[in-house]
Amino acid sequence: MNRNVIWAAAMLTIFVAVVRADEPTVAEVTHWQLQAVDEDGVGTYDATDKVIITGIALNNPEEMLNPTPSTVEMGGEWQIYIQGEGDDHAGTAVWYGQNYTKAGGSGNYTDEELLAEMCRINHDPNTGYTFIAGDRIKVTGWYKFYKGKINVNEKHQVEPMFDFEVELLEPAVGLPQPELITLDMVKDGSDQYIFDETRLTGCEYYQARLVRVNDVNIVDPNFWVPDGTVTIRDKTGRTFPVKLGIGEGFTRYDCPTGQIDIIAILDQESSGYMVCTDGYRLWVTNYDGNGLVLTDRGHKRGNLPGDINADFKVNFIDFAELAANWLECVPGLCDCD
Ligand SMILES: [Ca+2]
Ligand SMILES: [Ca+2]
Ligand SMILES: [Ca+2]
Repeated sequence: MNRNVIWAAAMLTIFVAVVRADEPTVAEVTHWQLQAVDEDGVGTYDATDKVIITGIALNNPEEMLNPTPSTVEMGGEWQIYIQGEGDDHAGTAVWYGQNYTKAGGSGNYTDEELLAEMCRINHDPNTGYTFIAGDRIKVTGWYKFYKGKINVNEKHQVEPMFDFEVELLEPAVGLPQPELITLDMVKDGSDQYIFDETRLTGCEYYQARLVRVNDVNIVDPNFWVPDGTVTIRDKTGRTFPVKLGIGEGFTRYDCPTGQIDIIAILDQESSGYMVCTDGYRLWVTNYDGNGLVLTDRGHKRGNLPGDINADFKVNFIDFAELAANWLECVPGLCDCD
């Protein structure tokens, strides 16, 4: 190699480095690619700075995490799970929060900044459509590994270059059919979590996806409260934690009793940061009070305006609830420009 070639190669290297510093690399990946883990359950994907993922939104964010602005802990938060389709047997959480300095990030959002960004990510930028569980969407963003999963998020950075985008591909596709599992597929004979780094069996296979567990009972109904955790047990004695969301149903209705079924997102938040082979749980974000299946079927009966508590009659109980919530407004959904 003569000197000119070496010089030209050196300049090209510098040029590429400058371009890379300005323009993050991005690629469309499957959830399966993005959620790859090593033998300790730690995420290994690092091929690009940002990723593009597509799939079906499994939840409404405000039923999972509280969007209300606050200086306490992480403040207002937002999270959706997206399930891959077809052969893409995995899923990914997309998370956004207010007080990143509480997690070593670059700054905190003011309440106004938080609300503006939540309004942005709750709506399709092309049509203004409000996203809802069951939509087919596309997310472009940075990512960060946390306790067993790679999450798409802002890497705890408030600078606008770390924003993620949510776009609508197809509205109202409907939730995926939950995969029917039994607890012996995710817990061993000693009631320990089954962790398989190949992700072809055990908890990892179902992570961030909608599953159904039939014929279980809730052994600790006293823990039934919004954002609480209850435990289900099957006939073999295997158990699994169920994280309750903050949907209004956990206040409105009593904990279902007897043998029930449950439809939930199988989530992981491991006990450690470096070994992430535990901490699996089922996450149900709302309950419609049907008594047989712990889920929110999302199709209300009655067709009666003003029947706030869905008991098929309008009376003072509805009025009292209306009065109690007078002028309440959902952050990130109301008063968006
Ligand atoms: Ca995992
Ligand atoms: Ca941002
Ligand atoms: Ca009523």
